[in-house]
Amino acid sequence: MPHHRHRVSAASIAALACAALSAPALAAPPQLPPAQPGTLAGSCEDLPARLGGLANTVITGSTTVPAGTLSQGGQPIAEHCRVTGRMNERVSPVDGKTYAIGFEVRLPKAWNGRFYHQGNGGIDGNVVTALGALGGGPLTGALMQGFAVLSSDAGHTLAQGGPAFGLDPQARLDYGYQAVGALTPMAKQLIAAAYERGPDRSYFGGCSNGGRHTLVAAARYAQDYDGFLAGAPGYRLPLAALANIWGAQRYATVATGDPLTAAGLETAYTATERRLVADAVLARCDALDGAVDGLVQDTQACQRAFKLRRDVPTCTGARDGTCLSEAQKAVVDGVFKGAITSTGSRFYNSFPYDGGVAGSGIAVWEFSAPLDRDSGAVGVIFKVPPSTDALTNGPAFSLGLNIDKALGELYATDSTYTESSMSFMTPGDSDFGEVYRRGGKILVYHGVSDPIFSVDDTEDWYRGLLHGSKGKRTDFARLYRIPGMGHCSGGPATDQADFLSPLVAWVEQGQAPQAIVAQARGAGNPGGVNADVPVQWAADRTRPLCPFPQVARYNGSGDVERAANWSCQPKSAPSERVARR
Ligand SMILES: [Ca+2]
Repeated sequence: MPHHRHRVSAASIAALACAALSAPALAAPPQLPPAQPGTLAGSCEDLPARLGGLANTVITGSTTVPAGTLSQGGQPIAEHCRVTGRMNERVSPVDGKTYAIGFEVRLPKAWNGRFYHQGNGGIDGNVVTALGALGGGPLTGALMQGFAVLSSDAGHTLAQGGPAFGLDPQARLDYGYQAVGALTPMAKQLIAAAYERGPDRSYFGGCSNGGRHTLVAAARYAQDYDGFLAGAPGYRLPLAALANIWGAQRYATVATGDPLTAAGLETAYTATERRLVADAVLARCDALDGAVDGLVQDTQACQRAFKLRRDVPTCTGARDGTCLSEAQKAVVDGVFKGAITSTGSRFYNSFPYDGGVAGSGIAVWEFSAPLDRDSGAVGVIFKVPPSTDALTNGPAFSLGLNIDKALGELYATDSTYTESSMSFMTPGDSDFGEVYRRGGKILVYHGVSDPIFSVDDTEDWYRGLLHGSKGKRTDFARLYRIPGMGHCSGGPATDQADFLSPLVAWVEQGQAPQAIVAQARGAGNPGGVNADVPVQWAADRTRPLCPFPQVARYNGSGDVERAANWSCQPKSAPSERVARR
C-alpha cells in the first residue's frame, strides 16, 4: 500500500517536546577519533599482487596517475594510484545480458587516512571519475583533499541500453543499494593493502541520486561509514519521478505546442512567464529577510506572503508574457502544491515559491525530463511489472500513464521482482539510530528552487528524523537550505560551499556545524561561472547558509554582499510581520 507522509503539525511537535522532557536520556554517542595521515606503501603497479585476491572481484588496472594529469577548479591533483575493476560479474536470467559492478578507486600517495564513497547521479551506469567532486561549483574535491575515493557504475552500464537494466531484478537492487554493500568491504580491503592499514574514518557523499545513495547507505550500512554528505537527496526518488510525470500531464493540458516534445510542452509555461512569476515572488518576499537583494532567505514566510492567483496578473486576452491565464494558474499552482492522485490524495510533496523559480535549469527538469528520463525510470526501473514501451516511446508513455495505477506499481512485487522500488530505492522508515549510536553524522543540503526533488520533502524527512526518536536523539543530522538554487547547483544563488570540511570537523572533532559560508559563482569564478547569477550582484557575493530551521537575515548595516553582515536567526518571521507588507 502507498505510504503517505504527512507534515508534522505544530500540535504533534509540542506533544513530542513534552514527551522529550520525561523520556530518559540516551547514552551520549561516542566521539570518533580523528583520521591520521598515511602514505601509499609500495608501487601502484604492484598493488594487485599484494592484494592476494578480493572476493568476487576482477582488478583490471592499477596505474600511477602523475601529479597534474587531473585538475579541479584550475588546481592540479597530486599523484595517486588508480585501480579499476568489476565485481559480481554474471549473466542475467531475465534479459541474457552480462552485468557487473564497475568501479575505480583513486588512492592518493599522500593520504589523509580517510575513505570517501562517491555517489553518482542520474540512473548511474558510468564510472564517473573518482574526484570526490562536491556540491555546487567545484572547490576542491575529496581526492584533492587526500581522501581515497571510490566511484562505481552501481551495477550496470548505460551503453548496454540506458534504463533497460531495470528489466534485470538484480540490477535494480544493485542500483538501489546492493552495489554499495558489495563495494564497501572491497574498497576498504584495497585501501588496507595500499596503505598497510584500513581507513580511520569513512564518508559517503553525493548529490541528487548520489544524495539518495548517501541516505540509503546511512539507513542500511551505518556501521561502514562515519559521515554522510547528502545533496538534494531524492530519498523518495520513485515518487518524485512519478510526480514529475504527473506535472507533465498537467502542463500538457495548457500547452499550445505538441506536448510530446520538450519544446512543445514548455509552451505551457514559458521562460518569460516563469520570469514573471519569479519577479512577483521577489516583490512579495525579497525584503522579508531585511534586504532587497534578489534572494529570499525566509522561505516559510514567503509561502504565506505570496499567492500566485493574487500576485500575478490574469490574462484577459491572449497570453503575451505579462500575465498567466486562469487555466495556467491552476496548473502551475497545482505543480507547486504537489502531485495528487485522481481522488486528490497527495503522493509527493509541495515545492516552495522562491526567487529561483525561473532558474535556467527549470526547463530541463519540468519539460524534458518527464518525457525522456522519468519515463524510463518509472516505466522500466521502478514499476512492477515494468513497461517496455517506456523504452521505445518515452513521451507517449509518460503523457498516457495512469498515475493511480503506476503509484501502486511502485510499491508492488511479483515472482520476478521480489523487492519493490519504494523498498530498494529509499531509506524506508529508518530512524538512522545506528548512525547516531556509533557517533556518525549526517549533513544534508538542498536547493530551495530544486524542481525535481522537493526541499519541502527533505524538510519533512528532517523533521521526522529529529522527532522520530521522541526527542531523545538530536543533533546528529543537519539540513542546509540554499535559497535560489536549483537541482544540486545553479539558479540565482550562492551555490558554492564546502560542506565536507564542516562534516569532517563534526565527525572527528565534535564541532557541530553552524553557519556555512557559500559564494556566488559570478564572473571570473575559477570553479566555473554560473550564468544565473544576476549582474546586479557582486560576482563573489557571500551568504551564510543556516542550519534548518534557522534563517539568514541582514544585520541592517554593512556591505549587503558579504556574509559577515548577515546572521542566522532562530526561525521564520512572525506572521504579523509578513501580513504588514
Ligand atoms: Ca532578500
